[in-house]
Amino acid sequence: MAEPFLVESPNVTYSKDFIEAKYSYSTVHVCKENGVTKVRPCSTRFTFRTGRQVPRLGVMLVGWGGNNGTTVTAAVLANRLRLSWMTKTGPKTANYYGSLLQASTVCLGTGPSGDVYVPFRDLLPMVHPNDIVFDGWDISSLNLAEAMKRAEVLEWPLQEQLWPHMEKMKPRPSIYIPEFIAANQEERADNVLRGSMAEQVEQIRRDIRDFKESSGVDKVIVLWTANTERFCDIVPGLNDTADNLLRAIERGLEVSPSTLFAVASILEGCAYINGSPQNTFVPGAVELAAQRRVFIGGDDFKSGQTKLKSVLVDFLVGAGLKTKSIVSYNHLGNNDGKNLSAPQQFRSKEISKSNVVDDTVQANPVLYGPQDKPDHCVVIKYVPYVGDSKRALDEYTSEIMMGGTNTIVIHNTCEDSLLASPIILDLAILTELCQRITFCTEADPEFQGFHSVLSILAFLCKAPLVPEGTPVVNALFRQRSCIENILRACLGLPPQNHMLLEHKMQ
Ligand code: NAI
Ligand code: DG6
Repeated sequence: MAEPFLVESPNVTYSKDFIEAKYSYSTVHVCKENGVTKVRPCSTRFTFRTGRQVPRLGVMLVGWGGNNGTTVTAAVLANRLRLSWMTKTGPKTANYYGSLLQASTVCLGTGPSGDVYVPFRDLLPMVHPNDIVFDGWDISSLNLAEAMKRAEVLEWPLQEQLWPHMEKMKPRPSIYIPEFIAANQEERADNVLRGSMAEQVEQIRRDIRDFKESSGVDKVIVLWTANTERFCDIVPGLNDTADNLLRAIERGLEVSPSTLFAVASILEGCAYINGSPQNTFVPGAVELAAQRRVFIGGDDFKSGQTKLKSVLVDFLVGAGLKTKSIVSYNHLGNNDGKNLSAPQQFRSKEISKSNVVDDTVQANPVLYGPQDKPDHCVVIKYVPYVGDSKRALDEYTSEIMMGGTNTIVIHNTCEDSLLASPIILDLAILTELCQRITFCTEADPEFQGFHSVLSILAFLCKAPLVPEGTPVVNALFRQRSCIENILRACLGLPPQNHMLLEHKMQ
C-alpha cells in the first residue's frame, strides 16, 4: 500500500496490515496536599496500532431525501464523476470545500524550505469520499433526483447532469412517530413503516443487512440527518438502561424514531451518528453501545453560526475580555426551518446552540464567578423565501478595560446544506478510521479501541457527546488539535506545540 509519506523512527513500524507507533503521552496532574497545590508532570507509554486496509464504506442516512441527504449524495456523485457546470458567474467544478479531512491541511514538520503541509486525509489511511456508497431512509417517498429538486440547493445545470444517477435512488420506508417532529411535516410522510415498534426496528436491521449484501460494502455507518425531534424524558424503567430500553421497544412505549434507529444500528454492529440536537442517546442507548462496543457520536452538526461562536468566544475570553451578552438570530426557509418553527423542536435546537460557550466561560475564573455566565439568546425564524440560504446575525458584547464595552456584530449568509454535507462526510470517514485504531499502555497491555462514545468527533458537533465524567470541549481549535494530535500519535509524532523554539534562539 503506497503511503503519501513514511515516518522513519525506531518507534514506528509498518507491517502489511498495520502502522504501529510507540508514543509517550504527557499530561500534568494537579492536586492539593496540605493546602498546597502540587503540579506533577506525568508520562504514559502508549502503543497505537492502525489498520492499513481501507474498507469499502457504506453510509446509510436517515432523512436521505432531505436537504442534507440529497446534497451530500449529489456532491459525492459530482466529485466522483468530476462534473462541472455553468453559473452566471462562470463555470464551477465539484469539490470538497468545508471538509476538514479533504480540504484542510496539517503541518507534518519542517523541511529545507520551511514547513511541510499535507492534506489532513493523508495523515493515515482513510476512506475517500468518492468511494462512499449511500443508501438510506426517508418518510417522504420522492426519489433522490426529485428530492434534490425540492431542496433547491444545487444549481439546475448540475442537477440535470446528476438526474439520471439520482433518480434511481429511492429512500427506504422509515419509522414515523408524528409526535416527535413538527405537525407541519405530516404532508410529506408517505413512505412509512407499519407494524409494532419492535417489528419496525427489525425491518431497519434487515435494511442494513440488505444494503450491506446488495452493495458489497465492507462496513456500514448509519447517520441521522432527519428532522430535529423533540427531547425525550429520561424515565427510570423506560430508557435508563439497555435492558429497559429494549423492553420498552418490545412493549411499544415512548421511544423516539432516532433512538430506534440507534438501537437497530448498534444491534447490527454499525456505528451511529446523530446530526440533530435531540437526546437520541438516552442512557439505555449509551449503555447498549458500550455493551456491544459500537461507536456512537453526535450531537447536531456544527456547521456555521455555532462553529464561529466556538471560535469567537474562545478568542474573546481567551484574550481576557469578559463577554457578557451573546444574541444569535437566524432565519431560514428550508424544511429544517419549517420543522423548527414548532416550539418543542425549536427548544431542542435552542439547547444545543446555547451550551457551546459553557466550557470556555467556566475555564476563566478570573473573569467569571461560579454562577456567572453571559446572557445568551438564540432566535430561529422560518422565512420560506430564503430557502436553504440561511441568514445568521450575531451580536457579542464584552466588557473591556476600565468599564468600556466592545460590541461585535456579524452577518452571515450561507447555504446551510452545503456547510453540513462535508461535515457528514468527515463524521463518517473519521468514525471509520477510529474503528481501525487500537491502543494499549504498559499498565494495560491488551489492545483496546476508543470508548464507544466517540468524543473525537467533537469538532463536527454542536453539543459533543462525551463519555460520562469527561470534560466537554467546545472551543473549535482545541477540538481540531485533538483530532490532529491523536492522528499524529498514531504515527509516533509529537503533538503540534507551535513553540517554534528553533526560531527563537540567537
Ligand atoms: P430536511 O428537513 O431537509 O431533511 C430532513 C429529512 O428527514 C426530510 O426529508 C424528512 O422527510 C426526513 N424525516 C423526518 N423524519 C424522519 C424519520 N423518522 N425517518 C426518516 N426520515 C425522516 O432537513 P435538513 O436541512 O436536511 O437537516 C437535517 C437535520 O440536520 C435537521 O435536524 C437539522 O436541524 C440538522 N442540522 C442541519 C444543519 C445544516 O447546516 N443544514 C446543521 C446542523 C444540524
Ligand atoms: C437554524 O438555526 C437551523 C439549524 O438547523 C441550523 O442551521 C443548523 O443547526 C446550523 O447551525 P449552526 O449554528 O451551526 O449554523
